[in-house]
Amino acid sequence: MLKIYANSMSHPCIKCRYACNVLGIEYEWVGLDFTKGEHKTPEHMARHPAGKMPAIDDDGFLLFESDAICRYLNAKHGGSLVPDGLEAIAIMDQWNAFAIQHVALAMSKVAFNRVFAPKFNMPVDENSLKEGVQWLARYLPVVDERLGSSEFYGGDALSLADITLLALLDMAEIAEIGLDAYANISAWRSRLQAESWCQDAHADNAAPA
Ligand SMILES: N[C@@H](CCC(=O)N[C@@H](CS)C(=O)NCC(=O)O)C(=O)O
Repeated sequence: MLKIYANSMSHPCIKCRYACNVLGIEYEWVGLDFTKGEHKTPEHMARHPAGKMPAIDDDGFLLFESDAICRYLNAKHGGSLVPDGLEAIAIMDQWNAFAIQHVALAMSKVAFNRVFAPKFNMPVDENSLKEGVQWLARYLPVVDERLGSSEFYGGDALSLADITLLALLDMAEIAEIGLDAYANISAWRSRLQAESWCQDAHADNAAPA
């Protein structure tokens, strides 16, 4: 059976979980504890040379990087997380990259300083926090506008870009990132959060904190 080596506080890990649930794939979620360095053991370094999560073992086939994992699983199981057509794929890739390169980077600055640093007794970097907040104020309106003119973030149907964005916004509440001002993001998020594939991903203690 597919094994996902992951941590439920990590958005790329949750993204893989969303992908499996959407695609109807059975998997074993093998939780790795950051605080015990379980992602730096020789066993895990063999799965991921930089000792990061997620990584999968699909009956001996090893893969890391959440996008590569989701694309592999989608192709293997004939899913529709990647659309058909040159332009539709390009548009989906564009928004997926925007979420990863800009929104996720901003989110991680805020989440690290507001959630992880206090939780794990690490110093808070106020400059980094401020920058993350400023970046979110710059990028979330772009996402909101996109969702005002497109039913899904990546295009006409649920895609990899949507689960990327959904997973990285999972920490919004605990990181005190108000999304109420973004009506289109909030409506899209509520719609997806009502789906069983999303609820199941958080049902067994996989909530992001
Ligand atoms: N681009 C990678 C990101 C992987 C990543 O940075 N994972 C973090 C958790 S969100 C991690 O494992 N950090 C531990 C470390 O770097 O030691 C992906 O999408 O899979």
